[in-house]
Amino acid sequence: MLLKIRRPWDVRASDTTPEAHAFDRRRFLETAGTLGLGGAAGLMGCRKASAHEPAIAPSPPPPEIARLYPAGRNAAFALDRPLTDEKTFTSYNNYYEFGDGKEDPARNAHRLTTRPWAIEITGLVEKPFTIDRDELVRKIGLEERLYRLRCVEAWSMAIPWTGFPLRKLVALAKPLSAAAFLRVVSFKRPKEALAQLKPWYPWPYFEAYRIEETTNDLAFVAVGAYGKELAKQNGLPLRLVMPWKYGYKSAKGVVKLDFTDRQPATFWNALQPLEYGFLSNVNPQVPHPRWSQASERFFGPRGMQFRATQPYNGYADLVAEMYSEDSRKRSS
Ligand SMILES: Nc1nc2c(c(=O)[nH]1)N[C@H]1C(S)=C(S)[C@@H](COP(=O)(O)O)O[C@H]1N2
Ligand SMILES: [Mo]
Repeated sequence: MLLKIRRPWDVRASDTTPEAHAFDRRRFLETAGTLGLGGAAGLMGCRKASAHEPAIAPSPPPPEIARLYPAGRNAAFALDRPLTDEKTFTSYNNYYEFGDGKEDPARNAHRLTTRPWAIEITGLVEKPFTIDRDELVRKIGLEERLYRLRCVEAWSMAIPWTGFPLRKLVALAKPLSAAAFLRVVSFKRPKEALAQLKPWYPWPYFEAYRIEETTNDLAFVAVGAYGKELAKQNGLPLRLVMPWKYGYKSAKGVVKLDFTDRQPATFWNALQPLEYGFLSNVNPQVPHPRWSQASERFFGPRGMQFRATQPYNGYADLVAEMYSEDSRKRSS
């Protein structure tokens, strides 16, 4: 029902210029009807399922996880704006595994089986291992942080995340000194995430960061938000939160952390290299090729407001120093 309510900021997809619309091949395939049978069947299945299935209440976490909520707030991370309301956070999403539309993830993500959930640590580490997500959460513990989230499409939210610093997970992984980058990979389960049957996306979703970015204070792993476990459409069981970068760097549904010595490819950069870079730090002065990044639509508790975009999404004091070399080379 909630999903049917039209909010003032519910602009049409054609106005929001989402990442997916950048990818002309998708439109070509859709209009030209050159899909293979498998792909076409999958898409039809997807559309049907999303049109008639109501949102399904999430299953509660096991008691040893539930008792960690609400986690204590880390007061070091304050905001200059009120929080986005939870309903907006859970109903207006980008999660292309579950569809291209903003309301698709809330409708379709309930299909994802989130327990048990194994996370593989691999590549240039002392000893590769796999750890269960709940065990990882119990081992590291939880805290709450209020962060801004800025999508490259020029909308933004303010979110109370629950999770732990990515640095703590990196410490557990024990990367070798040759590890210069961290690559994260999301799940691939086309039976649960039907949009993964679309052949024009290079599934699974993959992202990557310089190693010093992963150990920066701000780099966060979220397993919850608004004082409870994440909704599946927001990345349950585990997602990254890199708030000084455009939202697509905050990968959801992560199953693998791979430490490497060479700069890895990233999902949106592989699709549209001229539109989505590797670093993707929020920068009001560098427009996207098709729209300005100077201002953003903030989803505030009383509706949408325009705000000036801040360099590094307001986190310059914590992160800008990591890029002093890049700005000298004028390549960030
Ligand atoms: N696996 C995966 N992670 C993803 C995406 C995606 O499509 N797949 N979309 C990204 C984009 S573009 C944004 S803006 C944020 C949105 O997070 P939210 O829906 O929880 O607000 O998730 C990011 N993480
Ligand atoms: Mo985004």
